[in-house]
Amino acid sequence: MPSSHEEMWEKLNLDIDAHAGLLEVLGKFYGDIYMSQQGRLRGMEYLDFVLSEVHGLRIKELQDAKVSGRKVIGTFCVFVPEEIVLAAGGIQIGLCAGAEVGKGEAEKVLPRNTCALIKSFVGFKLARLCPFIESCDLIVGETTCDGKKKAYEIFSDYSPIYVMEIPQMKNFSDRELWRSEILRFKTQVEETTGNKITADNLKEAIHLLNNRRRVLQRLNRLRAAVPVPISGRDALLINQISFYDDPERFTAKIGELCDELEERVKNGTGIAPEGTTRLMLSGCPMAVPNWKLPYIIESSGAVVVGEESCIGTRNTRDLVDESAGTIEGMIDAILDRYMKIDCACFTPNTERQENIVGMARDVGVKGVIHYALSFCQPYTMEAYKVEKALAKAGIPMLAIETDYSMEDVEQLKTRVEAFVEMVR
Ligand code: BJ8
Repeated sequence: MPSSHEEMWEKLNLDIDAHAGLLEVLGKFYGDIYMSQQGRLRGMEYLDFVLSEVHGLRIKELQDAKVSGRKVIGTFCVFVPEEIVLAAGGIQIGLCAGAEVGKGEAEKVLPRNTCALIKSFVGFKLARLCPFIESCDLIVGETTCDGKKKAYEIFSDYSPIYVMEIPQMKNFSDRELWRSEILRFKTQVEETTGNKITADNLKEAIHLLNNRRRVLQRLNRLRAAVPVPISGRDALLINQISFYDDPERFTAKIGELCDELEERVKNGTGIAPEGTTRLMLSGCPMAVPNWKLPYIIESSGAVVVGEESCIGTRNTRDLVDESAGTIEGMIDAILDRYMKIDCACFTPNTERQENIVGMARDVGVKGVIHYALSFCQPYTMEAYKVEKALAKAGIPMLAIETDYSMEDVEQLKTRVEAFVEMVR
């Protein structure tokens, strides 16, 4: 990344040396995992460019937008309704992080047995490594798992944080709670941005974000073809970048990439030979640059054809109904859509088991790899029920628990290879 961005990073109070170290590691990792692939789509050049400038030009865009009066709102969960932020003229950015670099700092304030995702965003803040966090006018947390909830209390010592209460069940009273939380968030966003949410701007925001979901649904349909036309790694990267990029530009670019994919499917061109073992990932979100497991799987004779995850289908499967004409009707439609999210923080969560089995059948996989971050209770515990539901459907599952370190790569590779061999 050009050093001309250095001045901007200094203004954002980043630790310049540590940040340079992070970018170096990221570049090397990306080269090994992404640029080494053969037969990638031309459209992936856009994604390569966005990633190479994720702390550069994209941050510059955010700074310019801020100068023109727009506000940046950072989030850690797909439950935060982006429609509200966009309608008020704000820019929403995902702050979840997938790197270990700030772990040392994070462990000074968090117990060691905290999941890597939480340690990563806390570490990024404490070690002054993330220009996205430092660009935010409002940071939004949420009461999902206990780890996040309590980590936000500590995070708030370093940066103010607004916390949304997310229901844990899906009964009438939970819906009412969620409605009141969406309305409270709407008031907060109007205050932060200084803009009023109207029926017109909310309708537009709903449509724009539905379009982003539609293009990702199209990608998901196309990647399920035989032979598989795009690697799981590339598809994951597209989903990851959807949390950082401008939604309109991203939708247009991924639309072009899907046109190219469609051609490939028509011509029967695959990224891997036809008999390659097809697998699906399910579980915790994989934030940039957490590409470890997909890389291991795809270097073990298999290809990933779907991610049942928040950086995957959980974030794109459901649309907001666009038929309402009043603000109240649109809030209801947003409420309905977000209540369909089947995060493991809910109880009971049979919907997720049904969705996983349905997806595994739709995309035609030989097996599912359940991925949970170490110390993530919701997902590690839910693996038991997921495995049972899949077994009933005759689909084998491998449960993996890991973190962001590279120490277990060889051990994971052995387990994944054995699983691929078994399902083949
Ligand atoms: S809706 S999955 S984005 S909460 S891995 S921090 S659960 S201990 S990320 Fe998530 Fe929203 Fe749910 Fe999706 Fe806790 Fe587990 Fe860590 Fe996790």
